[in-house]
Amino acid sequence: PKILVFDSGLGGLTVFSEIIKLRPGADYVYCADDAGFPYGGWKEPDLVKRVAQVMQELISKHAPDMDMVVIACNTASTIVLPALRDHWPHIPFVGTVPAIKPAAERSRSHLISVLGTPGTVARDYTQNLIAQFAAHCRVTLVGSAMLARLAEARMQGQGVCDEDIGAEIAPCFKEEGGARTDAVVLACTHYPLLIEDFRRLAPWPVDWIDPAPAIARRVDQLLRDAGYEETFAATGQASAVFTSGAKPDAQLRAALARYGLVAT
Ligand code: DGN
Repeated sequence: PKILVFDSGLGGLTVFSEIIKLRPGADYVYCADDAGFPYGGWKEPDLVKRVAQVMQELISKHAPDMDMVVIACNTASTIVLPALRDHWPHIPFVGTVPAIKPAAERSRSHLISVLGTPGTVARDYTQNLIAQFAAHCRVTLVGSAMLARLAEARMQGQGVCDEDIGAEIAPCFKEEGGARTDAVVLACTHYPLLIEDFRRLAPWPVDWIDPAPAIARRVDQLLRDAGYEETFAATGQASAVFTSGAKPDAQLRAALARYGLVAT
């Protein structure tokens, strides 16, 4: 099968790396809409148009025979999936949305936080997930305009300082009446790239909830439903494309290669 994994930048690699573990034999195109990055501040209707337009180009140019598209971006998934599914009804689209349900299930203190882009935490979609699955919790929404950039900088080999990361995650940690936040939803696919920093800089340990393994299982199941059995031999091809047309430098090519991706 041929699978397109899409994000505004490099964050979707955290989802891609889980998918390729389950499906090493598939063909992949990883697309970073780096010309549109970051998505966090886009107005909703503009973002819907942007993603549909990039998808149109990708599908016609790289993958007219695409079997599945994974939108490995919360900021996009929480708003664009209906438009994409309407437009390409024959392609299964798998999205990435805030893992509020597992956070609410695992939390003992019932104080949970959702750390995403300013766009994701402001969406009705996110509010609906909270109303549906976390009505018994106190939910703190933390929208960061900086963290996705910091994760990109880290992937591109630039120094990122602890103070900057610490300041962005600090609002996730609440104490109320002797209880403390004990689960934080990583509601942006860039954030697991910084997970070791988050653990080290957190004022106390929490459950950091990354939906990527669950998304990979969903992709695997949908492929199985479509008649693609598991293929454990790593026979597939995996390439990365950037919408800006930029040619990745040696540092970024090396980072992509660690994920099994060849930059084109
Ligand atoms: N990685 C994207 C997400 O999951 O929301 C967004 C990153 C960005 O464009 N700021």
